[in-house]
Amino acid sequence: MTNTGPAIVVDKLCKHYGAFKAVDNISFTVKAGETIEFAMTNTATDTQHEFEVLGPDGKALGEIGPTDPGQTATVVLSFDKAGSYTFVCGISDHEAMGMKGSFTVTSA
Ligand SMILES: [Cu+2]
Repeated sequence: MTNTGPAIVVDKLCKHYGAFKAVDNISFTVKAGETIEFAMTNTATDTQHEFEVLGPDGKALGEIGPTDPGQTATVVLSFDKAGSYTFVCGISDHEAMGMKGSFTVTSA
């Protein structure tokens, strides 16, 4: 897939992951039809993190899988449908600790 939209760096978000804080101050929007590359650097020192994106229907769209401390990983995802998407870290109890957030895909 070719990236047609902005590249989104999840770095900042992952620092919050590392600090075990909510990520509700991270926001971005995507237009329907765009393909976005997400890059996550795990700035934690002692735990893996991941970045899983769920569509408006709650189904998994794709993910950056478990990533070791200090490592960077990417995923390229296409967004066909407008709506509210969510993302979570599925490692252990991280989601319950606030490692989740949402973003909007607007109509093209
Ligand atoms: Cu995590």
